[in-house]
Amino acid sequence: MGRPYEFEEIERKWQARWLETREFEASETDERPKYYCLEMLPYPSGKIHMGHVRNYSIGDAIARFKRAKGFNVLHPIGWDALGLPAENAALKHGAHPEDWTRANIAHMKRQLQRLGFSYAWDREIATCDPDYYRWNQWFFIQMWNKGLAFRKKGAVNWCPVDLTVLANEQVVDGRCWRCDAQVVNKELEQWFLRITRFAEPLLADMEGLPGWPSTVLTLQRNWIGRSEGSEIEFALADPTHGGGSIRVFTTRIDTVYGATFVVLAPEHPLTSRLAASNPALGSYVETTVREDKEKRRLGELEQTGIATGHDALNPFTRERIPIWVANYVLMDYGTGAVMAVPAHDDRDFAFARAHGLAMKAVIQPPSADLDARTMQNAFTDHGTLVDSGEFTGLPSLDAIRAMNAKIEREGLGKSAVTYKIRDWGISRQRYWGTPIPMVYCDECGILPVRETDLPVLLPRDVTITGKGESVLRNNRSFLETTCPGCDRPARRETDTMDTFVDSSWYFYRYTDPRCSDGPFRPEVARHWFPIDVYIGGIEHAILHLIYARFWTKMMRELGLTEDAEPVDVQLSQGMVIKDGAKMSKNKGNVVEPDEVVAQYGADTLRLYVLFEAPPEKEVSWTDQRLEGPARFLQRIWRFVDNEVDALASASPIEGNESWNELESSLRKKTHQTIQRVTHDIEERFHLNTAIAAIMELVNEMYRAVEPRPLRDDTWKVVREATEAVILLLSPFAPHVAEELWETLGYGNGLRSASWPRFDSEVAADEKTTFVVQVNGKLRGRIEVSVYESEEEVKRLALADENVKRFTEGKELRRVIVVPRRLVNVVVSP
Ligand code: ANZ
Ligand code: ZN
Repeated sequence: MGRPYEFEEIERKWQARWLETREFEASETDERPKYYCLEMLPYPSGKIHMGHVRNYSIGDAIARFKRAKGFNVLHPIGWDALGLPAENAALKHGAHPEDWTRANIAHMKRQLQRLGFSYAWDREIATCDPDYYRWNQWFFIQMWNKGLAFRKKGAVNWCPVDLTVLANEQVVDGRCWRCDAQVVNKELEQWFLRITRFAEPLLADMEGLPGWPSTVLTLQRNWIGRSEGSEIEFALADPTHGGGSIRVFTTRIDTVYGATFVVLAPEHPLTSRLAASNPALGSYVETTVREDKEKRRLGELEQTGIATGHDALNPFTRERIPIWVANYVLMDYGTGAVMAVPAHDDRDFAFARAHGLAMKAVIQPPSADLDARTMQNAFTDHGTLVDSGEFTGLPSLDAIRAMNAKIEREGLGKSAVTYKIRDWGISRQRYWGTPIPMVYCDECGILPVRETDLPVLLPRDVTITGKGESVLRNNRSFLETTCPGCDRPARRETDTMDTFVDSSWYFYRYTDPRCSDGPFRPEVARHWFPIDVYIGGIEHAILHLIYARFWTKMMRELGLTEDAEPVDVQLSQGMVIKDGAKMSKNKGNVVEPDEVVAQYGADTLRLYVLFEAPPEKEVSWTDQRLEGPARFLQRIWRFVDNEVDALASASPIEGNESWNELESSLRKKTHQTIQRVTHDIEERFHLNTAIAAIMELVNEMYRAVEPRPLRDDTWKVVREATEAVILLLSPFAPHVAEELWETLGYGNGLRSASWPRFDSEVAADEKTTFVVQVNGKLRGRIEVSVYESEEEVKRLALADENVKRFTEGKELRRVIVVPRRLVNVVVSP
């Protein structure tokens, strides 16, 4: 008695023990049901920040909970260790990128261990290990063989500060995502991965991802950007330049009778042919292609354009219409050419007005009579066709169908689908990345390194200058090789891969991290996949999470997996902010986890970040609020410490006791709390409300032990409550839970304790009454447990006899559940 809560000593004791007993390692031969709990792997930038602490505290709570529930849990961690900052650090501090990275990994690993996260450390990987990146190279070669990796010249985003190419995703508002410099265009030969081949399954398979947040799915859907439309041939009116035609992409073929000019992208092949004999056009093109691609894509640039002096034929009206070139048409979307319909498209409208081009209204809204001469804006909705030959009078949607049929019948085009997503440019003119395993031979051309010669090692001996030339190109012993085809001298590719490649499949590697004859053994991965829950920041909603899905689909083509999707449930955690802004060095609002751990302990810090908000919401850091969880742990500690003797000698509950009122009420609270906490973690990952429930139970325990003396039966009940508190707390504050469990006399640690069960009779399930409305009118009431899932509440509401009378024979449009209060059923009138 009177033992103070020495968190530092306690935490270090258990951390050492967990390492010693290899407590959290997992094997695929274990018979228990598997659970794969994954958190996004950190970039080893130097030290752990609060965002990491939060991400990993959430994951750790889930992993520990599932273990206690009897699952065989895989909970791995590794390091996203390649990438730019290591080179920037090399420039700044003169440290070799590898040494800098390894030192950071060592330091951050100690930090993670000091926080007590339950990782399978035997599976730790670092993507800068040749054992890891050789498989990036191997994948690249497989993709090359299948035509999924290819090279093409293209305008790329060039960061003039980092002197490197950026992926579209790494350009934010026309600026470099890392250094914020204005991005410019540059033409370079680049390596691409054909992610567009998977655009359709990437989109369609989202239907099978009910466990993903709708915000993430929407972001991905927009990023993929599927458009259904038509490709139509507009023949050149004069048979100059070899005749031919312009293929346009439109989503609005119903407006074709209003197409009064055609616009080509400046980069369009026909534009350059026409420019050959037209200097004004040539110089227009030259200036335009230098414009910021990203701004052009977003339509942020001032519209400019020039007439080519040539005409095309509108295939529906047979009229001659002029061909223009303008910056608002992009080469890498659709066909790089549009039929312009100024009366019904905003950009065409602005362009036509600026250049005095003809305008023809062919779609009428229900009520008004459009006149192209007086229109102030384009009318862009669907409507009824006018002045459209045989199609006049049809509604837009019918006309689209009929017109598509006509162009297909007459060989004028076809219905077509276009996507906004672009192939993934993975070339980086950088050192600290995976070398792209390709060789250039004067005789044989471009060919891959032999698989038996992998990995192509990143040479250690390099000089990093930070200047435009690739570091590897200046390293002759790397550059010069022999051709895998003819054994003559040849050159290596000196570009390295985008580091998003590394993180696209690491979660498969974890299942078989030391596999040396493949990226992993398919049968081992099959045991663990899919990932049951994947937790990480919302900022990875498109980049990383699309690449990870793409890679899985690609691996399925290679026969490495049968998974269509790698992740079952995705949890996007909110940010940790302070003083209204994301914690960052620039803002000077960073709170160092180490300092909090030193002052309060890891358990308090973990409890704090979990208690402040549910996982998806922001946590707004407030120093003073650390006191709450700190006091709470003190309180539990003191309780057990004070009562340890009585608790230790209390015998277990047999079931034939007759409880007095106080005992019954504490038992009820205990079982309700177990039910509540289990439900909150299991159903919704609502870790904050789970913790709040434990806090309430502790209050009840304090109340139950006064006044003294207590009869023996009361101590049984108090012991039951105390054990429940310790076990329920163990996913959140594992060190103190272990220590208290030991104090209660259990020798084998929490690993041999299982998650407490509740007796629903004792819990006397808390019920709530839902009012059920049909189209806003009260039609029934249902009584349900407060823990019932939303699905079940809906089901019960719809099954209610009186409700059924008002929904029968009607189309069910929506069912809205307001928790604990109301179910609103919306049916067709
Ligand atoms: C004629 C038309 C008439 C159009 C109309 C729209 C309204 P989404 O929905 O984003 O896919 N377009 C096609 N290719 C383009 C390119 N490479 N650069 C710029 N614009 C392009 O947009 C499809 C529409 O964007 C297409 O349909 C085309 O304009 C334009 F009343 O064709 B539309
Ligand atoms: Zn050769």
